Amino acid sequence: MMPFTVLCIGGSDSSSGAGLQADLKAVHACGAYALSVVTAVTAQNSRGVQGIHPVPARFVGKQCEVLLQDIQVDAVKTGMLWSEEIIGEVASKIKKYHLRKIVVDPVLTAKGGKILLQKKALAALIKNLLPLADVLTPNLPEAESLTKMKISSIAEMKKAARILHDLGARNVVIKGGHFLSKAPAKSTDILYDGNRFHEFAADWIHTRNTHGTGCTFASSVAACLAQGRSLADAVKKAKALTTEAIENSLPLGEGHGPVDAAVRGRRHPCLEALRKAVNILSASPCGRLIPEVQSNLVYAAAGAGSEDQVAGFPGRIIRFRDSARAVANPEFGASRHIARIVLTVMRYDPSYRSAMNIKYSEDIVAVCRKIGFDVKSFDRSDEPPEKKDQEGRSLEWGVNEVLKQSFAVPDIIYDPGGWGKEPMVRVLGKNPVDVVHKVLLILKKTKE
Ligand code: PXL
Repeated sequence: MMPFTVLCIGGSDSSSGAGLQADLKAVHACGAYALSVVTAVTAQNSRGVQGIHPVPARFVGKQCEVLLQDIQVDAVKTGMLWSEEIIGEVASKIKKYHLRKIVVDPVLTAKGGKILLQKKALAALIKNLLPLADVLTPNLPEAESLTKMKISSIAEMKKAARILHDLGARNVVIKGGHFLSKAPAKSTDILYDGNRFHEFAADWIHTRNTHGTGCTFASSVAACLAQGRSLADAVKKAKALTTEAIENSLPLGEGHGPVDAAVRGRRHPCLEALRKAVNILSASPCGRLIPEVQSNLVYAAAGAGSEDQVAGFPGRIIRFRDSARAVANPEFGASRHIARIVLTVMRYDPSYRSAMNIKYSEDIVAVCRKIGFDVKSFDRSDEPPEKKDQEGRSLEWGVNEVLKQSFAVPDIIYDPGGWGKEPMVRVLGKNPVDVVHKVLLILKKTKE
């Protein structure tokens, strides 16, 4: 499956806590693909930045150019830009290629105070890059430098956000993580969209190993936007991922150790299995088995008892030409209908944790029987009327009806539809590859 791409433009951090290395980890943890344009090489460890070797601005431009001529870019994230010339190159590529979903993390200094943007370049950042930003993500010191105001309360954060919006950033997220040695119970970020304020609070995590939080957050926002999430949703998810990265920070070195978003890389086996299965599925011409409402393939975690413990594909698996494609990477909580079917099935046999809905036709049902599948069905019109009021519950009723009368979980449960409901075949199995193999058998035996 083709992931969405984020073009990350920033400095290399040899300690891999911040900079492009953090961007790569975070974007990949979000399930997108990070491209990386290097603006400067830094020599740094947990004690701080010990040296900076900027890349010539024209070569930064060249890195962008060769990528943009070849690869579709779904979002952009900028971090350390160092000089006015590099800012100019980046701004001109954004304009030339009409890039969208631009997340600008206005990196000014590193934790120890080392300058990552030359002082004389600040005006260029404000004049040339802020007006291109869909989202600007300063921390408190950066917001203070950009607005030239002191910020020590949520009210002042909001005031600063308005000023930054007036400078041209379409949306502004000011991160409260630097708030005060007073250490309030929550770390609160505010989002201003030019209209409304949203607040995002997370419990404070007491650790010195916070190197890379800003980069992790901004690149996660960019990845989520690339994947089509709304901004508020993207900020919420990015904050959760950053919090998790801080919780998984590493005490490397004697100073501030790196946060680690890559812990997400050790993916849940359910998500891995779904990805593998959908790759097998989409390699075959199975488009004609995808129903009007599209398909989903789900896999419940062992012992799952609720929809959020069942993984599926957000946006579903859609017909694409004569094949099928997952719109996005699998996530937990991404399916309701098929998830409920599996949860119901698991009450009878907890080893059956996967299902996919495919198109119904008499031919398809006949083929299933010919293959030797155990085929069962229910009819929505037999459902007691009081159940029908509960949207989405009638599937549970139907599956229960079937399973109450069965010795084992069947391979197939279909229903011939009902008022406003497309008829549907559901293929059940122990895991997604098992389900997909059954679907491919059906595909082989049905007519074009
Ligand atoms: O956290 C901001 C940042 C961005 N980019 C690079 C960095 C740092 C902080 O040290 O080194 C390359």
